[in-house]
Formats: sequence, structure tokens, C-alpha cells
Amino acid sequence: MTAIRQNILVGDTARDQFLQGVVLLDQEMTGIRVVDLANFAQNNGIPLQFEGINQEVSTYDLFVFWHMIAAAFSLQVGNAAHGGPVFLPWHRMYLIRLEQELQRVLGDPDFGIPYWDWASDGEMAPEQQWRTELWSDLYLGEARGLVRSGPLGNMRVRLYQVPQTVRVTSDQPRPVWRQAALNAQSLPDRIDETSALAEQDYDLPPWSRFVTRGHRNALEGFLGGTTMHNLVHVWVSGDMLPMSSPNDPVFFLNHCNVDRIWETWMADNGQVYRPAANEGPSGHRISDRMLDVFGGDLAPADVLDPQEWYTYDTLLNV
Ligand SMILES: [Cu+2]
Repeated sequence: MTAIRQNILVGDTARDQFLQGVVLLDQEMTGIRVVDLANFAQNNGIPLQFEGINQEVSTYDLFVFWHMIAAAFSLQVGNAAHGGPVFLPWHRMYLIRLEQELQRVLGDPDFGIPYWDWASDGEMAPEQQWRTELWSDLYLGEARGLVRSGPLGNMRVRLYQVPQTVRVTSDQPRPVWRQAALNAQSLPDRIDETSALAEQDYDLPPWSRFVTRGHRNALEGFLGGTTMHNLVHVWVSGDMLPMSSPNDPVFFLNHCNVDRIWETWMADNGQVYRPAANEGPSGHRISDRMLDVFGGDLAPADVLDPQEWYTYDTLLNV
């Protein structure tokens, strides 16, 4: 069976399952302690410093850990998950993995992660954008402060990377924290989305955050200041800012939408990816294995067609 990923504002069942599922994964303790994670990082040459090493972590925390070490794994261009061509396929793999874990705890093999169509909210006046139903107890809970209401009031953050440092604290589990619309005025809008879709190349030299064209860099959000995916992180802020950002489940709603925009681009331009195997920086090429703490073996080429895992209810009209 194939999961159908829906707009979170449309699919009430998918919404409730998502909120329930992430809490279940967050409460599913693994027997793994922070000291084990610290050893894994050290053995792989990843420069993160862990505090609170006796804290036990959950399945959900392992996703937070996976994202942090990928971001701390520097390559010649960007890191193992950001700042280069692999950004889109890496996060596609990452979401497929979380979707499979959610399917397992929910007992529903057809469950699909919902997406947040943030450019729709970006069309509203800035002061309205953080007062929508999405930030209520039916959905994600508080837009500002500690998240105490709604299903996500039960989430606990156990691994937090202090912004711009290699320090990961883990001694005091606490609720998810947000600062919506305080560090960025507005979400991306339809014009931003349309211009990212109008880019004709997937990516091109120098393959970094400094390329001035290309769909990947436009969608990641480095073209013309902080835009698109990056801007959504900054707009939500709080736990969405540092590399432990998957602590806030809105991370997955954002990335599901990013993935849907990429899928729209491929529907228009074909399942093309660059760099090819014989060009560009190591770790970003089409056949390079992507960093996976669960021991998977996927390269960008393996995820260009997601149909064996999921489809979207609708792609964008362009
Ligand atoms: Cu990321």
C-alpha cells in the first residue's frame, strides 16, 4: 500500500494520528542512553559534546540525534544533510523513516505524514499568521512559549543543541518551545514558491548555499536572504532554530511541504538530479550513500521516485 500525504488542515484523521504518533514515539524509551550517542558520534568523528549522559532517550529522540549528527558532519560542501544538493533527498529519506515508525506505532501501514502549506498562511497579514487554527490545541498548540496545550503538550525535549555551538544538553526534559513570528515577520508566500519552482536546474556548481540559481538552493532558502525552508525554521523559532530542530514536530510538517514542492518541480522537469556520479562534491553526488544512523543504504538516486512509499493528495498548480 502507499500512503497518501494530505494537507494537515484537510485531513483530520491524518492530523490526529500524526499528533498521537509523535507522542507515542517520544514516550517509547529505547534503553539507549546519551552516553551511547556520545560514543557513536565520537567513533564517527562527529564533533558534538554531550551533557547529561545518563539520560535515556526515546525513538523520537533518535531522529533528533540523527539530524544533529548529519548537520555536524561537515563535507567539502555543506554537511551531510544541508547546504548542498543532498538537502532534498536526505530529508526525503529522513521523513520516509519517521513515516514508517509512525505507521508501526499507530498500527496503520497506510498512514502518511501531513504537510503544512505555509505559503498559504504567508499570504495573510503578518499579525494573523501566528494566530491561525494551526496554533491551537486542536493542532500544534501554542505558537509562543512552552507548548502545554493539545496533544503536543505531552512531548518532552531531551536533546537540545545550544544554537551555534557543539554543545548538546540532555539533563532536563522540558516541553517544546516556540517563538513564532518574533524573529521573522512573515512566512514565505506564493510568489516565493512560484519563483523556486521556476528554477530550471536542480542544482549547479559550486553546489553550495552560495549558488545564485537552482531549485535546491531556492527551496532550501539561501537565495536572496533567508527564504523558503530556512525562513519557516526562523519564523517558528525556539526549538526550530538549532540543529536539534526535529524536537518540534512542526519540523516534519514543514519538510513534508518542502518535499511536496520538490515533487511538483519534478513533475514539471523530470526526475533529474545533479551532481552526477562523476562530478561535484563527495556526499552530494547521485550515487553517494546518505548518512543514516539506522544503518540504511540509500543514495539520492534511490529516492527520486517516492511512489513505493507515498504520494501527495495534490501537487501545486503552476
Ligand atoms: Cu534539516
